[in-house]
Amino acid sequence: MFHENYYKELKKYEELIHKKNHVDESFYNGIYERYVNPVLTRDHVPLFWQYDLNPETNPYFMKRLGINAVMNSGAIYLNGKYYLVARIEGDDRKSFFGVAESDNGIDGFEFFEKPILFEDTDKKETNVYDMRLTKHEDGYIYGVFCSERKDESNPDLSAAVASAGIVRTKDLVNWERLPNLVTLRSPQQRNVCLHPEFVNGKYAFYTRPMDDFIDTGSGSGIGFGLCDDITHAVIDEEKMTSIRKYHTITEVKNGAGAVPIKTDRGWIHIAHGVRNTAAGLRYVIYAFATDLNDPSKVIAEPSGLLIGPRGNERVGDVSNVCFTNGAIVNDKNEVFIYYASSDTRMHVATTTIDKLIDYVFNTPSDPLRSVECVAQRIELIDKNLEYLKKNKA
Ligand code: M1P
Repeated sequence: MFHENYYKELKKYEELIHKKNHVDESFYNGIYERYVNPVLTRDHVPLFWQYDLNPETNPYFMKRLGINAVMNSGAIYLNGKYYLVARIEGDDRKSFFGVAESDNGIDGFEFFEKPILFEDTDKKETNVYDMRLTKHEDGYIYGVFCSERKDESNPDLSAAVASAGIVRTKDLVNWERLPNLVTLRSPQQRNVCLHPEFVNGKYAFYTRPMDDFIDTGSGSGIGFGLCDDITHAVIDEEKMTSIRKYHTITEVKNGAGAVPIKTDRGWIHIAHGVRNTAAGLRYVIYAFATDLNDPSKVIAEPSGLLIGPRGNERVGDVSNVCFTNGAIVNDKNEVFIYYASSDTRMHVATTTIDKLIDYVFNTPSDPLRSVECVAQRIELIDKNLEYLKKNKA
């Protein structure tokens, strides 16, 4: 029985990791393609990470350490391969990181032999998740992630404190843990992302100042701060970049996503925005651009969402969520946006740098009021009717 079940499960796993992915032809928006299959799920996690494979100690071939979800992944393109550093959540609710590699970025992702084990520098740290991977001009690959602990000053058992943990590597195998980022003016941080270039000779971080673990409170959006020394990173002032706005997709909160993509028109950011609904929070992905010389200055902000949860993506552990913390630009200027749906599994959307630039700089921005939004749409309709009339004649 043990062997029968083992080989059955192994066959399912092998078939899954070799399954080809395809563009989902039922979806079109001209901006990016969606794919029919997720790129990573909990079923992509090797059996030997979950089962005791010895029939003597596990006669029923039971899962001993199950995996609940594989989601929010940092992404990087190295030596012609596509890597995701996935947030893997065990059945015990604790998250950790695992590196998965693919030859083409859309299928065939396979985890390295073992998950990443960082040096245990802080016994109070309880959970780690959502790593952004930055290939920095200083020569290192940095991983910036959320480091979470119990808020010991608050008797509520759920009260927690989030800050930004920092690691670095050159090969995705050996990781050096650095002290967490300190933001002098913000009590909590999540969704922190390191900019790939020095700004005024300093390391530059996108931050997300928060007064509380869940609520951003007075934090008005995505922040930007500089620090001298990444090995003891301290940020004093955080300038605001993309700010939250009433009755938009960012009303409740927003946060940096993928490391900004450098283009000749500006830095393109792919972030997340959160609004409230009667059914709970809804997370979507949006994009904006900042100035090449001042990456904190927003220069284009297309209206609305870029990627929202659709179909099966809408359901999961935390339903109605699309979340990104990684994108890849390959050597053909093709762009792979990796996003998780409903805190459960990972997907990819593909586009190109040219299309992203067109989208970010030519999509009208949100006029913020219904009457102006409908006027904006009527302007488009009128232009189209005129065009169609002329081209019919
Ligand atoms: O559950 C949705 C997301 O919630 C958090 O994002 P934010 O800090 O913007 O609320 C993150 O914990 C993220 O991991 C999660 O996907």
